[in-house]
Amino acid sequence: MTESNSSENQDPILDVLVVGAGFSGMYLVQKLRSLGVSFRVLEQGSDIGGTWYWNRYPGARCDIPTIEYSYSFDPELEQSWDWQELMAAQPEILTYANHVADRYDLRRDIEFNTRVSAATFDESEACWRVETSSGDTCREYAARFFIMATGCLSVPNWPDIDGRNSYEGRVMHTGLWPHEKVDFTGQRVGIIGAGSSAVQSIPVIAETAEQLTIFQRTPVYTFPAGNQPLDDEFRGDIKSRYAEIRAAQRESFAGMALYGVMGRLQEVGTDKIGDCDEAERLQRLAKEGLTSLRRYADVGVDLAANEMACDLYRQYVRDVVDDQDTAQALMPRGYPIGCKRQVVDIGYYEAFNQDNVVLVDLRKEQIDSINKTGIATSAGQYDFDMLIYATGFDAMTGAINSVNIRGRDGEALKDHWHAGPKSYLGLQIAGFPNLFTVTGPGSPSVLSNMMVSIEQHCDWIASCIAHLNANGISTIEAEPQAQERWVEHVNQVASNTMLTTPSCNSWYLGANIPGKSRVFMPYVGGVGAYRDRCDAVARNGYEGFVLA
Ligand code: NA7
Repeated sequence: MTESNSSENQDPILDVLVVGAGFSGMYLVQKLRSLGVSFRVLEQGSDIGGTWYWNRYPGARCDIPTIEYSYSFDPELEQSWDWQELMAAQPEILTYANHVADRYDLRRDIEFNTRVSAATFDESEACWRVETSSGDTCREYAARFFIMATGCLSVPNWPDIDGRNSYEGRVMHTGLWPHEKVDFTGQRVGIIGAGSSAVQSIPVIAETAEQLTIFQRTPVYTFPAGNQPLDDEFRGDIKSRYAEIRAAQRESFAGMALYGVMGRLQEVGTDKIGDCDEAERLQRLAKEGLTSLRRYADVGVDLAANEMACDLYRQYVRDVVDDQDTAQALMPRGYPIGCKRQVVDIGYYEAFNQDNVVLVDLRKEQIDSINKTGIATSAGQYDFDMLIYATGFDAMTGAINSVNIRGRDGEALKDHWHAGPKSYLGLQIAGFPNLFTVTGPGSPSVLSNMMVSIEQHCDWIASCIAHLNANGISTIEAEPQAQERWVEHVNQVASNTMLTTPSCNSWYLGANIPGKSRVFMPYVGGVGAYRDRCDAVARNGYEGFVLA
């Protein structure tokens, strides 16, 4: 331990303070213990798990194979866990997180039910002064290094709809779901939103609700999840080659190695949709299903080809959904496939063939207000017993900006980011010494397998702290010019991709939050190339950072 006292009656200055006990904060406990530094992790929830602690809505599950979405830091941990499903559901992932927390006794370094409200860099002591509250108790911590491990999708978006607080039935948000089981039997349920959370939960809620009414503003492109139960033979095969899988993940573009596993997530092929005649396209759609659309080489790069795929997609919706007015309402139009994070589903369109499921097309009627009993639209009143907001998150910057962070000269991070987030490598921000962000804006983060990116960032940050300590360096800070160059590079790589097409209103661009600057936030350069870049920066004496 290397704690030092700032004054007689103040708490010691810790080496490191971490905010968040999701998969990033949990792994940081392991890393920081191995460095032998003093640290605490502060978590506003009552237990570990982050995303999987909060997002307990029915149907919540991983959208990539969970074997890949797991820690790689300990081969014995890999052997100790048996995934039951290819794309595990939230309860299994949370059980895995608990298994990890128990196995390494992580909780003893975490303070739960503790919210961080402000953090100010104290230039005279070169430390961060961090204000927290836990119930009625407020406490200040001081730490040399301050790490925001707060996740990319952790601040729920509550849309500002007139009368929102007047509703008298039960209100839930998918991103803040209650811990106890919610029974929908005999209930009339309303749900606002048609993104990933809605798409996952609608088929499950529809199984028991008396009536489920979906308020959809923008229809999604969603692809079959291809989830399957796993057997011992499959698990045995994976367990025998974890090292090879992890190495491939780290070098890959998206942090994933198992393309084609059990027939899902096939890599993009070489055939072009533009080279196929209509009969061929339809034949392939009939044979391979919707997944065929993602395999054409030109769909992801050429808007005209993409529009051909969109036409086929709409054809598919027309075929699956019985009621043709509902089918029309569910057809996405006016933006390309692949400009938003890919949604995957289990039985989404089929759910609309049930008598108890009603779709309200907000392109035809608008929500006027929420009132005591439900929602009033321009076409009429809809009443429910429960109202669910599946309205997403203030992504990537929401959690960081929810803390009043002030760096050198008292500059507020919110002001530094007023025109969109700026960061060097998504790890550090100029003017905010010794502050690190795990999977911050400007890093592959949400465009990658988050577990791979989380481990990479935590490893890099821990090595950086070890280097500074070993060399008696007290602060590290991104150079403004290096930051500018990186931001420019991030923008340049994202330009001319589907992700930044003007017609796309994704949360990657902050377009889901009224008033948020439209800036593409994650880094599209690929996990492998990005890792190489970060490693080279460290090897070259932390190029682009000022060490003092
Ligand atoms: P998303 O993908 O941001 O979806 C939110 C949905 O809520 C989307 O359909 C929005 O419509 C809708 N929304 C938001 N505000 C309103 C208002 N005011 N009225 C009507 N509809 C509204 O969030 P999710 O939680 O589904 O998924 C987030 C990520 O979590 C996902 O990508 C996975 O990685 C896991 P809009 O499209 O803005 O018209």
